Amino acid sequence: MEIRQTACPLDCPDACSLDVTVDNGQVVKIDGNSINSYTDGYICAKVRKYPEHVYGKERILKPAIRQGKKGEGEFREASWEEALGLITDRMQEAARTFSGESILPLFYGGSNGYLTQDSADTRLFQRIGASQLLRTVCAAPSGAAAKGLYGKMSGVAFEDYPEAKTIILWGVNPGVSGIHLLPYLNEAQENGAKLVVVDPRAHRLARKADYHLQVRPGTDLALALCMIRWLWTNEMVDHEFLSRHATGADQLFEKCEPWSVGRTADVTGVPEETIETVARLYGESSPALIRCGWGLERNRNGGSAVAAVLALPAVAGKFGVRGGGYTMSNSGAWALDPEKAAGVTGYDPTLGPAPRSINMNKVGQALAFEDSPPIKVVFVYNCNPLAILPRQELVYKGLAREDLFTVVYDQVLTDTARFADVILPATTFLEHREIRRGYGAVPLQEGLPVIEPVGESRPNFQVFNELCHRLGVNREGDAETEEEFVDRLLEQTGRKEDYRQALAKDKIVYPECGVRPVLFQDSYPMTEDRKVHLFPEDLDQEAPRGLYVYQEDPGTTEYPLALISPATGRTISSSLGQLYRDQVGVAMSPKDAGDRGLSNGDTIRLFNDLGEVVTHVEVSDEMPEGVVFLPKGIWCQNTANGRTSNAVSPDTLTDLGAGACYNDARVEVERKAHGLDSGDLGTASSSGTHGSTGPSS
Ligand SMILES: Nc1nc2c(c(=O)[nH]1)N[C@H]1C(S)=C(S)[C@@H](COP(=O)(O)OP(=O)(O)OC[C@H]3O[C@@H](n4cnc5c(=O)[nH]c(N)nc54)[C@H](O)[C@@H]3O)O[C@H]1N2
Ligand SMILES: Nc1nc2c(c(=O)[nH]1)N[C@H]1C(S)=C(S)[C@@H](COP(=O)(O)OP(=O)(O)OC[C@H]3O[C@@H](n4cnc5c(=O)[nH]c(N)nc54)[C@H](O)[C@@H]3O)O[C@H]1N2
Ligand code: SF4
Ligand SMILES: [Mo]
Repeated sequence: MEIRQTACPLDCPDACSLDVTVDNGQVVKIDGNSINSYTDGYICAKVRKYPEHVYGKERILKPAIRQGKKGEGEFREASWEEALGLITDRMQEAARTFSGESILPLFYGGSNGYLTQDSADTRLFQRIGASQLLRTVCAAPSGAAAKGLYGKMSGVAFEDYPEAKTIILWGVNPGVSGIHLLPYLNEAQENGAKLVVVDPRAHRLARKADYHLQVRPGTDLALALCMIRWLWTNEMVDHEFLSRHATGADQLFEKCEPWSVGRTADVTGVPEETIETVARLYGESSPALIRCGWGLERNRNGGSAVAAVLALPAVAGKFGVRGGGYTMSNSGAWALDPEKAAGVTGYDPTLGPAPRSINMNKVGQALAFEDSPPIKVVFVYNCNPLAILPRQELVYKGLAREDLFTVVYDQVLTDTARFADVILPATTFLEHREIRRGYGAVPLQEGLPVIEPVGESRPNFQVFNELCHRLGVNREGDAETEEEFVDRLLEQTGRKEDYRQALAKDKIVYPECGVRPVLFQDSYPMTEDRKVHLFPEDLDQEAPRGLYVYQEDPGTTEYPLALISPATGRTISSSLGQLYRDQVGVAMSPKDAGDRGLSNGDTIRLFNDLGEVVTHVEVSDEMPEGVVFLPKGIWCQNTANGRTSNAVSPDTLTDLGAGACYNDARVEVERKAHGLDSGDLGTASSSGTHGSTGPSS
C-alpha cells in the first residue's frame, strides 16, 4: 500500500489536494490531505466514491464503433488505430464537402485542468476551421458582470470569512456545491456573525441562517437594486469610496429608483420588513461579506442581477478591511490564459475569429434543425450534452440524425455516448497528469498519474495531439508533450523557475496577488483605470433592455410553476450520475401539491410546450409555493420517461453573456393517471423504484 498525492480537477470551487491509497496498482481509497490548507484533510462524499467511477461497469475500456441504430447503445470493440482512422476520414470528408464549419467540438467542464481542456484540442479545432463553441452554459452572465464591474478581480478568501460580522450567501448552496466553506461559516456564526441566505429553497444552510430571503427565482435584480436604493435613501452610501474608486454610481442609482420596498416585496415575495432589516444590517455591519453564487444567474435577469449584487459592497463601502467585500469566482487570481496564448495551445490569433460560432445553449437547435452549412461531425468530450443542455428533446433529435457523425470521448458510458458512432475511452485524473487552479481556492496544483491508465484509455492531450498529426495540422514548435505544455504555461507567469521548483517539491503554488488579499488595499480591480465600474457602457448596450432593467417572470396561467435545477451532493454536474439508478422525484411545496391533489410518492408528469418528465413527487417543506425542484445532473435512468429537467428548460439567453436560462423553465405538474403510456419511454428504462434519495439539500 502506498499513498500518492494529487489534486481534484472536477468542476468545483474547492480544488482539493488528495491522498490516494494505491494497493497493487489499484486505487482503494481517496481522501483529502492538507497540502492545500483549505482542504484541511477531508473531501466530499462524491470523490470518496470516485473509485467506483474508475472501476465501475460503465467505465469505457476500449474504443468502440456503433453497430445498431443510433441511440440503441450497441457497439463493437475497435483498436485505437481503427477508431482514430475512421474519425480522421470522417472529419476530412466533412471539411471537404461542407467546409470545416461542419465540424463542432462540444465540450464543457468535465475536467477543469489546463492539460485536459483548451490545450491540444483548441489547436486541433481552430486549425481545421471548425465551428467555435461559445461555452455559455455556466458562468457566462456572472463572468460578464464581474468582468465589467471589477475586471474579474479575485475576491475575499474563504479563510477570511470568520472575520465578517454579516455574511450573505446569495444564490449559492455551499452545503453541497463547495463544502469547505462550511467550517468558516460555522466559525463566523460562533463569533456572532449574522448569516443571511437569499435562495428560493429552505435548504439546510437557509434554515441555519438568521434571515432567509426566499426570493421567487429570477428576481434577485429587484432585491439588490432595492437594497442599494434603501442604503441611498437612508444615507448609508459611502460617497468617499465611490468618488475615489468607482465610476457610474449615478447611473446605477437612477436604475434603482423604481425599486421601492413595496414593489420589491411584491415582485420577490420577500416581506417588506425583512428587506429593510437586512438592508440595514448589511449597511451597518463591517466587515460585511457577500458570497455570490451561480444560482441567481441562470435566468433572463441573471447578468444584471449579479452586477447589482456585486455593486452592493462598493456602494456601501465594504472593501478595505479583512473579510469585507465579496467572493464570486477567484479564477482571475491566475492570469494564465492558455486560450489566448499562442505558442501554448497553438491557438493562433492571426487566423482570426472562427468562421461560425455556436452558442452552447443552442446546440439542440443547431443539431436538430440543420444549420447552414449543416453540422456533420460533432466531437463530444469533457461533457455530457444529453444530460446538461437545455431543449433536451432537440438534443435527442439531433443526436439521432443518421447523417451526423458523433464522437464521444469519455470515461464512462454516458447518456450521450449511447448515441455515438465512435466511442473513445478517456483516462481519469488518477491516470493522467494534470495542472489545475481552483475558482474558489486559489492555489495552482499539479497532479501526476497515481495509477496506470485503466483499459486502453488515453488522456485528452495525447489524443488531440495525435489527431493534429493525422489531420496534418501540427506545426513546428507545437508543444507536443505534456511536459512542454506545462513548461510554456508556467512561462506565462514570468516566474517559471520558482514555480517549477515549488511544484516539484510541494505540488502547490500560490498566485502573486497572495492568498488572502484585503480588497482595495492589496488588490484592485483589473479594469484599465483600476476602478469599479458600476455602470459599464458595454454591458448596458448588450442587455436587451439595458443594464439593471428587470424582465418580467415568464410564467403563464398555463405554466405557472418555476422549475429550478440546482446542484445536489450526489453528482458534480452530471459526472458520477451512473452510480445512482434510483428514480429522482420533483420536490414541491405542500400547498402546490395539495392544490393539485398530490401526495408524496404519486407519479406525476411535469410538462410545458418543450417536453415532459414523468417521475414521482416529493412533498417538501423546503419548497416555497410556486417553485418546484428537480436536480441538475441527473441521467435518463433517473426518471420514468428518460427525460430530465432539461426536457422543459428553454434555450432563451440571459441578458448578459448569452448564458443559460435553466431556471426560467415554467411548467405545470399533474398526476399521471395510468402509469406510462407505451410511447412514454425514451431510450432509457426506469428502475421503477421510488428512491429514498430524491433531491437533497
Ligand atoms: N456537489 C456538487 N457541487 C458542485 C456542482 C454539482 O453539480 N454538485 N456543480 C459545480 C458547478 S459546475 C457550479 S457552476 C457550482 C454551482 O453552485 P451554486 O453556486 O451553489 O449554484 P446552484 O447549485 O446552481 O444553485 C445554488 C442555489 O441557488 C438557488 N437558486 C435557484 N434559482 C435562484 C434564483 O433565481 N435566485 C437565488 N438567489 N437563488 C436561486 C438554488 O435553490 C440553490 O440552492 O457548483 C459546483 N459544485
Ligand atoms: N438543468 C440544468 N442543467 C445544467 C445546469 C443547471 O443548473 N440546470 N448547470 C449547468 C452547469 S453549472 C454546468 S457547469 C454544466 C456542466 O456540464 P458538463 O461539463 O457537460 O458536465 P458533466 O455532465 O459532468 O460532463 C462532464 C463529462 O466529462 C467527462 N470527463 C471528465 N474528465 C474527462 C477527461 O479528462 N477527458 C474526457 N474526454 N472526458 C472527461 C466526464 O466523465 C463527464 O461525463 O451543466 C449545466 N447543466
Ligand atoms: S469535488 Fe470539490 S469538494 Fe469534492 S474533492 Fe473535488 S474539489 Fe474537493
Ligand atoms: Mo457550472
